[in-house]
Amino acid sequence: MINWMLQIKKLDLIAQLILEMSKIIPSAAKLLASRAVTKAGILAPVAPKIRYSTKNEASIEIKPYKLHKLDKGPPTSSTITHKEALALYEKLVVLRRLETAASNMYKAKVIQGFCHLYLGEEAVAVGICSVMRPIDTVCGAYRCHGWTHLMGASELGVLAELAGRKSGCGRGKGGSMHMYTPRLFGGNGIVGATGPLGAGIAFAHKYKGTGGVNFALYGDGSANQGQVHEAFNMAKLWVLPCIFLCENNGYGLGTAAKRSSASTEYYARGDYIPGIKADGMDVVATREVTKFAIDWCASGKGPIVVEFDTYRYTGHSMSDPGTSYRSREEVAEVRAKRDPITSFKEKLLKAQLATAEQLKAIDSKVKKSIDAATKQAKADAVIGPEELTADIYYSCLEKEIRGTHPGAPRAHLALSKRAS
Ligand SMILES: Cc1ncc(C[n+]2csc(CCOP(=O)(O)OP(=O)(O)O)c2C)c(N)n1
Ligand SMILES: [Mg+2]
Repeated sequence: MINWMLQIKKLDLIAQLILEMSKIIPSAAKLLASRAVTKAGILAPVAPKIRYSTKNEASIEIKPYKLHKLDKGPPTSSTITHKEALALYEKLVVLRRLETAASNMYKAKVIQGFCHLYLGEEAVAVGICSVMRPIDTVCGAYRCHGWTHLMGASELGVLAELAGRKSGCGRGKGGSMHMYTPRLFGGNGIVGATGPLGAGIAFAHKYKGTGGVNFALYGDGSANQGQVHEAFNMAKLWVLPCIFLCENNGYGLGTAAKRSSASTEYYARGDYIPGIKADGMDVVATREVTKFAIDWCASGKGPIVVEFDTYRYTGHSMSDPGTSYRSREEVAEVRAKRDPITSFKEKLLKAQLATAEQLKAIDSKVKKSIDAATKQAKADAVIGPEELTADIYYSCLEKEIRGTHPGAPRAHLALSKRAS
């Protein structure tokens, strides 16, 4: 009993001591106490705090890669800072919303003609663009809306371009598949042609000594073309800094990869060119593989083939429901288990790199921004007929352009800024 009373006395003394300390150095006392000290000097338990703060950086695991002619691949874990994590998340959400807006504008007949969406494949473009250097370039395939935004065009620039309006990044004259920015060489509708075009841009990097590398994008459905393999050969012979990037989304039009390709090991199809296959639904993986591939090419080792295993949620284009050659269950399963946004979100929360509140705030910021761009694109005007013959050539050798009416040529105008 006496012993017990002595213990209480001791506790009282400690409480008294903490109370006194808190008057002088409140934070130190709080740290010591982990329990609040009431005025009466009694230690009161504190309810556990809700975590709003996050870790400044954390390591995230990546699924193993498949390697071809490489002794060592990219690291299988990546350290990401809180700031980088939020930036990656935001870009993924922007691309998702941008394409959803495009889909809605197409259904409302504001966008006409071809329209191929990138929904589901966002982690490929976002991961790559997050680590590209300002000297690197991209020769894109035709699912290029998100790429165009990441490579410099505004959200309005992309949506207005799709709608054929004057605020479009090509003044509305290109539309889907034909978008460009200074380091993005399209949007290309001729599938597989990005092999030789891309190798050509890589040749320019080498010839001019820019130190840059070029990404040549193609799909699983384009990988069997002769021109892709001719480009592989030239790139290897000439040791070109070319990253041949196969976006394997499982289908080319309505044909599954395994039905179109005798070998679906696209990362090994460069034969004498080293290759890597990685999970293209994981933005951390696409980012790490890209760093590795840039280092490879920029250090003079020649080309590399990278295959990202990804998936497209929508049909081939807006006119394809995408349900006759694959089941709804298959799409639903990928959405549930592999979605690039929800899977990244889960990783961020688990690693305490972001809080649910922070991610929610990004979601609503992006929604507002894309809604505003959509509204603006819809209200935007189209260019006047005089612009039809503007900016056709970088440097036009003749003053006039042959028109659709015989004997009525149109003047060639140079409206866009020229690089010096
Ligand atoms: C040279 C050429 N041949 C055929 C076509 C028609 N075509 C358009 S898309 C496509 C399939 C491309 O599939 P893939 O490369 O896997 O790209 P994805 O649609 O999956 O992004 C084909 C054959 C074309 N545009 N260009
Ligand atoms: Mg494909």
